[in-house]
Amino acid sequence: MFTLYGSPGAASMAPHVMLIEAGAPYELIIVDVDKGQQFDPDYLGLNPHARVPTLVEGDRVMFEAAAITIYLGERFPATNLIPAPGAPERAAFLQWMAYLTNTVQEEHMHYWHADNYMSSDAGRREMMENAERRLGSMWDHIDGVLAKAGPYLTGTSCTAADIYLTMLTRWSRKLARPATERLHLRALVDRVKARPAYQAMLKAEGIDQ
Ligand SMILES: N[C@@H](CCC(=O)N[C@@H](CS)C(=O)NCC(=O)O)C(=O)O
Repeated sequence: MFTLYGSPGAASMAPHVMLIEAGAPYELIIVDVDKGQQFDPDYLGLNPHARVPTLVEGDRVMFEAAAITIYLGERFPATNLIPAPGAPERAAFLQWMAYLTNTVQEEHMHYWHADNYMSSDAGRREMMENAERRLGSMWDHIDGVLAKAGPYLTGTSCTAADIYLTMLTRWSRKLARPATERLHLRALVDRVKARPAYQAMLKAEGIDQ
């Protein structure tokens, strides 16, 4: 039995989809980050970084969305969402997972949480503008890669990296030009969202994209 601590629409979405893809028994416990529930002392006992997601499996407590996503895919290989060590797509899969979490995801933090980095209004505004521009370049780059070698990040098969990417595109919805206004990126997101597990996650979290 797994327990996933998450917040609707947050970085817990990809781990949540993986649990559903796996058909694993799980309970979702909502930690509403907009209400500050991540600072609840009980939750801090599980995740001292005050972030979601956290995955609990027996005595194992795990944080970091990308790591949890990979872990669940490997724990349930029948999902066929993680290229096995030695498989030709493995290198690209690892590259994209790392890029998505430490570059694209982090840049969204600069956009959504500029207040964590800048103390003045002008500084925050500048940071958000720069983040929006940088995110635009990242989405353009990914779209170009998909145009040449898609329809998925590693080629012809959907992997957990595509699920992770689809999660991140949600966070660009308030940008002047959201990620999905790019042809190939849009096609990938449509394919991933058509998966019953992604739909089930959206329903369970009460969100529509
Ligand atoms: N590196 C962490 C970041 C997770 C993260 O930033 N989660 C956000 C929600 S999307 C959060 O918990 N924010 C609460 C806060 O910043 O106080 C991961 O990928 O799991």
